[in-house]
Amino acid sequence: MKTDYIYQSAFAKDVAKGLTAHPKHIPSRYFYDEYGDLLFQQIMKIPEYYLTRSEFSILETDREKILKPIVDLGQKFNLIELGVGDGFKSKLLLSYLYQQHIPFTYYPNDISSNVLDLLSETLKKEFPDLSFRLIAENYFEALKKNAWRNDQPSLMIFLGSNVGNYTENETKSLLDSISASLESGDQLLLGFDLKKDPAVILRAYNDEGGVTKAFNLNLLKRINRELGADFDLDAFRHWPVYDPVTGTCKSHLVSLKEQRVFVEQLGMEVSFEMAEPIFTEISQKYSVSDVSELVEKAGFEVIEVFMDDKRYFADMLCRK
Ligand code: AVI
Repeated sequence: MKTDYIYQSAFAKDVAKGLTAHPKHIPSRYFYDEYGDLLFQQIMKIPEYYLTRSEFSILETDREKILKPIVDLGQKFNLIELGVGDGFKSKLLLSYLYQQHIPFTYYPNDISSNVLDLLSETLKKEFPDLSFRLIAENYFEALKKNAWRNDQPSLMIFLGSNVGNYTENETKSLLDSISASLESGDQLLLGFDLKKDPAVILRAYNDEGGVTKAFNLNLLKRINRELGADFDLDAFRHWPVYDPVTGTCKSHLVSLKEQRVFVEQLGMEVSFEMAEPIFTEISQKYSVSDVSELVEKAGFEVIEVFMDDKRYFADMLCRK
């Protein structure tokens, strides 16, 4: 076949690379188009997806203790948030600081400018005098540009187990980049999902209502729409697995038959064998000691670890 097509976008390049690899894979960051953002909002509310509720209860119960070390510095500070999403949980911290008239500037970051525009509207309504600056970049770019750099101390927050969506090496390099973007004495609040009953974890990624299935299949829908492919969504099974030894939960889309898919904009035909998987997401689960080791290697010391009543989720406060 003539290969005179042009790769128009990072998405097109990553899809071409992932669908020609063995095993096939598509990066999970492509879940989050407008429909994917909406589905993720729904996931955070479904009964099986305990992560958001668990972290909400930690922040609700312990926000004063979490913020004490930065507030005690007695200076105006930067509150930087990586991957803010709808800011539902972070608003617990914001409202505490706002109500106490503690001076700070908020720097919410997200890769989706759609999400940041919506957040900006709600921040203006809920906290009219809040000083904030939106950072629409992926984490690595945001950390490199370091737009919040000034002579004030910083508390960086990275909530929601977003850190779990990276492989071990990526996580190490992300924590190194976070550390490099901060000054000595700055703080980091890192939210991560804990290892627990495998059945509880698996249910969170395979809810009865099928919202997570739709979220996973949205990758194929997006390839169909944006790259002119002809994926038959009914010919793929949503298949999450959890390995209690490594704490790794992985999601896949498994082909239910031998089939060929044409991706027009890539000028590419992709063959699937019967039962061939596309690996779509990693959601790593940790023990507290796993994460202590990771942050210490990146140059942080652990100040305190906060957990919910069921000990499902943890927020670790660290100092560089
Ligand atoms: C965004 N991230 C932390 C979610 C997770 O739990 O890994 C994404 C998600 N995937 C399926 N359900 C939720």
